Amino acid sequence: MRLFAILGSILIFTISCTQSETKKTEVDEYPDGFPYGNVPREKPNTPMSAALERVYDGTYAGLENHSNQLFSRFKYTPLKGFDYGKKDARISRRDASKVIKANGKYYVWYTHRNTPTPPDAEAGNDTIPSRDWDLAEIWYATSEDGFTWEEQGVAVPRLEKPYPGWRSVSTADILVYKGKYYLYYQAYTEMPGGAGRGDDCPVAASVSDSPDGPWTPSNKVVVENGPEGTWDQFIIHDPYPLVYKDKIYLYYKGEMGGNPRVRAQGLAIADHPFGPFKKHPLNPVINSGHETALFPFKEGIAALVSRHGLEHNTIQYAPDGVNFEIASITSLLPIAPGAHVPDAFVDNGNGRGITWGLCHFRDVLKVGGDSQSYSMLARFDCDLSLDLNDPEMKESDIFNDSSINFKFGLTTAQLKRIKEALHE
Ligand code: AAL
Repeated sequence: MRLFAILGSILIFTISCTQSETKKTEVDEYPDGFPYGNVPREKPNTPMSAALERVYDGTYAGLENHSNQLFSRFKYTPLKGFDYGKKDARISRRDASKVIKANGKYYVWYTHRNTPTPPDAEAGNDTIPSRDWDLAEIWYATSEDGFTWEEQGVAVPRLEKPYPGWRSVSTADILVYKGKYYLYYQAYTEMPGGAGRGDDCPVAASVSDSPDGPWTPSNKVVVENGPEGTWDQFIIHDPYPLVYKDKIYLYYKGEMGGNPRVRAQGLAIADHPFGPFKKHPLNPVINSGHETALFPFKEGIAALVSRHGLEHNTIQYAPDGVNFEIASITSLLPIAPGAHVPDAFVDNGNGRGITWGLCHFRDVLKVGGDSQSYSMLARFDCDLSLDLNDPEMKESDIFNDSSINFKFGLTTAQLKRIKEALHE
């Protein structure tokens, strides 16, 4: 009898708490309207629009940019030590790797093209590059401060036929694993864009005991193109290895075809640097972007998603390294960022984020009636770090000089369309 009485009183107490909880949630905390001043940190009980719901229930990593550890603007600085003085489209440097620190200095690897002519999509042949990254090699440079670099020359040359990479090797990234250094790169066995195909290639790799080489090639494809009819059947670009959950997580860009092309990011996982790499069953894991740029952040992985796609110009986060959500929306993201990721290979579940790296800009030289394109490396800085608090980097309102905006003017056809519409 006594037991029933005790159980009955517990039941009554529980019901009354629930009712008081319900009662609490029924009261509108802001009957006069959403409050002035600091945005409430906890989701208040008050009627909300979809936009306000997203502030609390969305995937943003903060309630506003200054408190969002995964929001940053980006600032750019020209580099010293490359021969940029002599603007020459026959020489190009682009697609920087992650920056690592070794032997007391910074190292970066990048695509280096030095060809007798600038790229020409129509005239490409054994000596004329069809693209800025065609007939290229992987070079490297070192720096004491990340601003002034010393170009060291070739790390991975084009391979001998028939090995993958004999046409061109480009867009390298670095993995430091169990005391060895691994470079992954796009390994072309045909001219990019040749024979009516696209920028098709797989990924190969080379290994060294030192960041200064010599590098021994795998002489085989390490990350295969997907099976016929699958999203990454033609293109495996921008290989980007991290060490995560005791494995090698290699993110890469694929293209789902379509017109315009839909670019997306995939993930391939391996226990050993030369594979076998197993593609993640949920690929593609990011639905937008162009070059891959990711970094360990807290227990997960964050990504800079630039240039293309529905979710371009976002910084995304996946607590499991696979299921990415938008953490913030930003602008003027670095092109082909190779961030300095101090803990890229540490795999301690406590990723600290990034504050700088290298990227590239594509410049076009007007030579006679020609437009000749080449790329140059630059430095970017940001605050996507748990160990930095730089409010200036949390500003989203970037004022451009009017000349920059006027540079992106209407085309002749657009102006014609607008003027014709006046007389409709
Ligand atoms: C880059 C990267 C890959 C592409 C080309 C060179 O930005 O996406 O490397 O193949 O463009």
